Amino acid sequence: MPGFMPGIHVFFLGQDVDGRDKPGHDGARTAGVAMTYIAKPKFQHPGLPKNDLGYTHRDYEGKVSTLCAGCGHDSITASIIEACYELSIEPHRVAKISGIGCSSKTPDYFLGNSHGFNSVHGRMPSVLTGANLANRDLIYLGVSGDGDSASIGFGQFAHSIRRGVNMTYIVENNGVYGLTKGQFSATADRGSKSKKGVMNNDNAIDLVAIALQLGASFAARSFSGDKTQLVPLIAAAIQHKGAAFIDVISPCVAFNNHAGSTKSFDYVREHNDAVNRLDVITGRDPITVDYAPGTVQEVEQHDGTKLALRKIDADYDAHDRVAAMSFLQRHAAKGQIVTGLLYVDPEAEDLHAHLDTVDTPLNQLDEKALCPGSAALDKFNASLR
Ligand SMILES: Cc1ncc(C[n+]2csc(CCOP(=O)(O)OP(=O)(O)O)c2C)c(N)n1
Ligand code: SF4
Ligand SMILES: [Mg+2]
Repeated sequence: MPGFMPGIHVFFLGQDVDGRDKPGHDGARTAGVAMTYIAKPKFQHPGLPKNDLGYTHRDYEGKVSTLCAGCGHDSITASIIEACYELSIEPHRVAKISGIGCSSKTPDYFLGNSHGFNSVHGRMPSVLTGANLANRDLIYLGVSGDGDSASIGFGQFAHSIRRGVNMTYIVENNGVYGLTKGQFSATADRGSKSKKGVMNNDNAIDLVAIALQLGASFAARSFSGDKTQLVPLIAAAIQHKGAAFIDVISPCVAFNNHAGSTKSFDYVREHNDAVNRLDVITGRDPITVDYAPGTVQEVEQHDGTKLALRKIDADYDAHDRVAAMSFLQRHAAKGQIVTGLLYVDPEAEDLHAHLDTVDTPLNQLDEKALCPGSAALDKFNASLR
């Protein structure tokens, strides 16, 4: 749509530029009211800090967000940008895939130079699985919402986790369908209240508990308002080879940030029980942080990356899947939100290992490799007899 001024574009509330619904904040309800968004200037200050690749933070950003001011999802976007900057990831090696929802719009706001696929509501996991099978060389970042993953896409979520797809799967969990104006989602706690005072009587789905039960080899929970905790969790998940799942409580300021909600900023701050803190140490850097003896546990991953896990709860063991599940449930019963790296299996195998696929990405196999001739076919058939 043509802009009124260079760099300033105009679109109409009620519909996004792609024709989809706008976020459900009150101001966005009136269709036909013009508003503007500002394209980011391309200029970068020459003094901006650079990472090992010579990229600045700006190189990991995307378009200007059109979400409500104060939305938790925007803080998660900032954490993803920070994690990718710190890991010196080449943006063209990332594929970011999402479903539908305010949360699923966010890949537009980070990694503007990466591959992206905004799929259908709840279908991010199968699109990501297919892309991963076709090209194992990319870094897969799945971004979804609690409605996207715990309702319509619950089965999709389950199968991508149980198959061990090598991905970082982030759910931006606000307990409501933000985009469609604040209905309870399946992660809303029983007994919590909607903005209009209606009580939720259904039991909540705890996506971390389900991911653990389904065999996720990396499972974490965090809070959009705790960047110090979230950035290293995202960085570690990206480097983990297997299904890495992070549930990020991300308050919806338009529909779920009131008294009576268990996903509001105030509630999460008051009930956040962090079991550990993580530092990601790339192969090059030695551990230089001065920890008290016994409080740090070193976890070495496949690629040589080390995770330094600082224990806050001395009894918590992030290598014990069954204990993690029971710990989560005991604390949830007391209304506490357990955050941190809840489980990691550094020896995890991914779907490609399960299927014994070749190292070369399938989309790069040439005709000779795909059609090796009748002699090879005869040999293969003979092996099955
Ligand atoms: C097949 C289908 N059903 C329903 C919808 C309507 N719809 C759009 S987004 C959404 C829920 C979004 O909730 P969530 O995934 O939690 O994202 P949020 O907006 O809260 O970040 C629904 C029901 C749709 N787009 N497609
Ligand atoms: S999730 Fe809520 S606060 Fe965030 S953009 Fe959507 S409606 Fe607005
Ligand atoms: Mg939601």
